[in-house]
Amino acid sequence: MTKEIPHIQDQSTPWLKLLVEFGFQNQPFLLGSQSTSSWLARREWVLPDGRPNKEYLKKSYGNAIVPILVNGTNYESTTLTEFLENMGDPKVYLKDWHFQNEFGTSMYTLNPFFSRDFVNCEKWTTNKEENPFGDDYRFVYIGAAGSWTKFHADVVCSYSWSANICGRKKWFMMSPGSEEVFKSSSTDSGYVEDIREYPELFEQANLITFIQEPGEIVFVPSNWWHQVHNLEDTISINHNWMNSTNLSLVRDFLNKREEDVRNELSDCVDSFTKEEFEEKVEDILYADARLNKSKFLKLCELVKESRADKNDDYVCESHGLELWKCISSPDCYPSITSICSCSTSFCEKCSNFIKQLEYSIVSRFLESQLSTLYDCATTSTRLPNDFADDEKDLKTIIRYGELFKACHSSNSIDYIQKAEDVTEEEKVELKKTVTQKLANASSSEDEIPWNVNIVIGNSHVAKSLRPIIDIKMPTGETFEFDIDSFAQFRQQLAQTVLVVNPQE
Ligand SMILES: O=C(O)CCC(=O)C(=O)O
Ligand SMILES: [Fe+2]
Ligand SMILES: [Zn+2]
Ligand SMILES: [Zn+2]
Repeated sequence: MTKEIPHIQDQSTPWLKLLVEFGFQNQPFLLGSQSTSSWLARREWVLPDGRPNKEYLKKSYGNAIVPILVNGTNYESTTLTEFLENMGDPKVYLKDWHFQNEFGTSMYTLNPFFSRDFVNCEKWTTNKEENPFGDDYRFVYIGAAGSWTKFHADVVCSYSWSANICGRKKWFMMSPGSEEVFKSSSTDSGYVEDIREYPELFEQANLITFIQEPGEIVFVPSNWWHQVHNLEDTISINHNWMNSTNLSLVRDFLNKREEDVRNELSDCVDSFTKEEFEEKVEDILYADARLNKSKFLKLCELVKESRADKNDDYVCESHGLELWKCISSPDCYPSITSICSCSTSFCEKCSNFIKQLEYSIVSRFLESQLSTLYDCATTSTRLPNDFADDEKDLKTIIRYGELFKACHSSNSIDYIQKAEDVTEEEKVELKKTVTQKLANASSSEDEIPWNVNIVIGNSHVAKSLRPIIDIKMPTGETFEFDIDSFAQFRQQLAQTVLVVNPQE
């Protein structure tokens, strides 16, 4: 027995109810066809008998270059006219066509739940330079009866929604973790491509199956694996998206992928400087996951900036302004759904609430990033490379700390020789300092208390970072400097070393 998906037939269902019941809880639903009945696409792209209106499509968009997936493996390109005239082979599937980039979004409108979308519904969406994703994630799919999409989870842990303009789709779907039942060592994804070959595993995977009828919209939550079959000639519109409610899942996903990338690169870590290595990790993460840590933070900054105008704050009775806590607190759900009952548009109340929620959530990510910087600095471990160039002095200081620690643990100054991003002059200076300190340390076996503390002034404004350097010396003295005066810092460091370790 397979399970069913919740059907939302009532078009007056408040969008805040969808947010709380499905967004907050990462659960799928199917929205009734009334939700798309006013879409131009449903009228213009479809013949009265429900088949695709190929003549209209050719006339309106025929010369567009479209991507087609052949045999489920190779992407090729062709014109829409060419594709439609040969349509019929289930092995040729028009997928991931960035229709909206070329022709806009006038053929459909979005339920407020789907329009809280940091990827596709923001002012940076169409600005390739500014957009942390580099592109939008809005697509049109056209597939003949029998075409299908292999078992997969969507890119970067995003949500997707998929609306049938015409035709019907059969869906197989399962909650996160259940895909493990379908692991396979013989595919690139690490999972089987066609779960229909393993019906004996359906029950164990708690499989959900359902038919999506013309006009219906499926909400696919983050990390829910799925497989999709076109039962008739089908056209669908689909977005991959993120918002405040799945951002923490995206962040967890990036952390995990980052770990994988680091492990994969661990063999060649010595061929790079620390900073080069960090850059490599970010580049590979971006190529592989289509997002990386610095782009994720950039997204948070963009959202924060654009939500900063909210006027009346929503204040939760239990959590005050820490709205992110409401997401995992079912006790807060009734007070959220009682804000308003808007279903197809925003009133001032729900619009203020959602902006406030988004602001709270992205601010938390930005703050947790600052605490990462703090940890890195105080422990002299990895420095994230997502700080602007004007923080270069800070990087240099931490690099000095790291070098010193590395030299200390190996009891040798080799690391300074290897450090490519330290100038010759600095190397000489550093070597002198470190040699002295090492000589002292090896005789006493005492740990050298090199300790760089970065005190972050106002954690709300990353740009206003004014770190203070705090150096505790073995004598118990503490030296404190403003990071701006780095030259002064080095001079004082040298003096301090001389005080501790006088030369004859
Ligand atoms: O319709 C399809 O073939 C695939 C749709 C899909 O995977 C999605 O919407 O996430
Ligand atoms: Fe998908
Ligand atoms: Zn709350
Ligand atoms: Zn409202």
